[in-house]
Amino acid sequence: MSTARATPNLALIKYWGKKDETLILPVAGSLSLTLDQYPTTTTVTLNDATTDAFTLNGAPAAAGAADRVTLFLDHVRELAGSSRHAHVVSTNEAPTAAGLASSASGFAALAVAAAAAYELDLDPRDLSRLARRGSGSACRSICPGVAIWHAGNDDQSSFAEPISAPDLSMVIVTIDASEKSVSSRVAMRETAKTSPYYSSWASSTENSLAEMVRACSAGDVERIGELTEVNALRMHAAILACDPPIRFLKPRSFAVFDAVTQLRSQGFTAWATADAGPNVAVLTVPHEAARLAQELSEFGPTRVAHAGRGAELVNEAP
Ligand code: 2P0
Repeated sequence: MSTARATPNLALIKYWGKKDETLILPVAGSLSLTLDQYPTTTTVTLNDATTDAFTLNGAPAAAGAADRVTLFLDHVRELAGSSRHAHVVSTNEAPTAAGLASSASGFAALAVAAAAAYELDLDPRDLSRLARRGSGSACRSICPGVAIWHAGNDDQSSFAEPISAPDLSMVIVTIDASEKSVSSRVAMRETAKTSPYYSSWASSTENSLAEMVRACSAGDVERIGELTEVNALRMHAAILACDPPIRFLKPRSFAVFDAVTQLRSQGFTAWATADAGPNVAVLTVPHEAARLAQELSEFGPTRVAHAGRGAELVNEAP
């Protein structure tokens, strides 16, 4: 029995689109901050059952989620040369599928717990590659702090690793915690298929990523923030241009973007970003985060997150 803990990450440069759906190779690289909030804790126990079982937040998981876990475990079994099935028990503190990256923390925790349970000896890079096979963004949640996901060209070269960056924090403003109507996976596919802006999105993201890496290594928080906000809005612009259109942002999400612009003009260090859902995350520096959360509380419940530790094994029975 092996238990691992992982937390979500929020992308400053987004992953949106795959060039390989099976290996989960992204169309462009991305960069994120692993958070110290909303942990997922996952225990993997090998047994002699004839199928895998997946318990999520105390109840049997829905068929779609259970199938993804089985597919992932099939890959782990292939790597380990094992045919044993497993019971996976996972608890998730973030509202599942509400755009708070629960699949990232989920598959990062599962990768670490399953690798230990099946006795695979993997270094952080291999764990990141393994987590990627469950959910693309999960490869970044293996890493502490700020991580870059190199798009790569094959299973070997597509992985995330930590990079040096200034201390950053996020204020998450929950606009709506209910399950979103279109999953990231489906919306990504639709964007690639139907949005005329998809190829510009991919090329502009690679350029922004290169500039973001320079800004991180120079400790240029202002440029990091500007690039973050622009990249998020470009992603949503590409998604909005789908046919039929997909809209993740709500009027209240835009109201938070407006408020952040206003707060910046008052001297706050703050830039807004949003994933595939209506909730808004505001990038800031640690010592301003609590005050910023207070300023933004009129829009919905807020949560301050600082840099997290990355996925880790928390216990292993003898
Ligand atoms: C990101 N998102 O970079 C972007 C921004 C959502 C918006 O990565 O199909 O759940 O499992 O690889 O990882 C969400 O995508 O998609 C995501 P799959 P995933 O964080």
